Amino acid sequence: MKTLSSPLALLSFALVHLPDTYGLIVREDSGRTSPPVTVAQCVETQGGFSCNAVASQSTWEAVCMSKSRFCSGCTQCVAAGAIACPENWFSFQGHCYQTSMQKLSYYASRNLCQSHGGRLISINSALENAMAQRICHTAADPITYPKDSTRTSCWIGLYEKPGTGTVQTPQNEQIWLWLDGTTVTSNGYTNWAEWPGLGNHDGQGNHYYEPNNQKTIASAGFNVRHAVFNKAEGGFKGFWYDNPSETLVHALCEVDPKVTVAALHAVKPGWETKIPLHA
Ligand SMILES: [Ca+2]
Ligand SMILES: [Ca+2]
Repeated sequence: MKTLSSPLALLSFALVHLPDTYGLIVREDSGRTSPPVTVAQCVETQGGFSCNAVASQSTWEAVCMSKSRFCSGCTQCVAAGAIACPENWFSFQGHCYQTSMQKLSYYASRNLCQSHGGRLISINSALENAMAQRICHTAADPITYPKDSTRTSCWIGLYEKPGTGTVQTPQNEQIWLWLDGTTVTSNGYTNWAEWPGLGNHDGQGNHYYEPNNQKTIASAGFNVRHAVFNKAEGGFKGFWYDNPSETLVHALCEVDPKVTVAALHAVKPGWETKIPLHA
């Protein structure tokens, strides 16, 4: 009888057991499939996938983000705080992220992220904004294969506080909330486009900076209460723009594995009210 000390047996053991860690886990309290996978490993299969080999072809940063399901247990990824996320999800600072391949409205995007056990991304810092810019793409792995041609626009979990603000409310008096319960003010981080139309402070863009309720020199605008990230008109530079919720762009989802499904569905009084919230 073979023992696990023989190389062949070790390989067989690895091949049999690896698939267990490939897919999504099912949260017991919801029946939903959701990230993250839970096993931290550092795969170094002889002749097969190797975290070290992939890192030597790209960078450890890329490996820890895009191959976390195999490599989150590697020293370099542990040091970076990576957790194991499923295939096609990116690992960053203890959360998992994914851009949808299809374009959706704001509410369809929000529901999609909830079905993954997460929310539309809440951008809490400049670092997270920069990461979002790197993954708001139409390609599956823009971290390993970054290309300008696949940059795109994404819905983010930023919305105007219900019952506040009209088309007349000046930008600096509008109250914007993130779906994770933080606010632009509490995070101390904002990145609205200041000259929509032609980037920031360059060229002759719309003088009504964001969030502008779609006001232009030619239009009085209307109430707009949701935010899109990274528009072409701003050179895909990671700025934020208020946009009608019917706009079809990609959904940028964020999963925090520490948040229970119950907490995910809990909403502060006076915050997001539009139905369907739990669809
Ligand atoms: Ca976040
Ligand atoms: Ca706008």
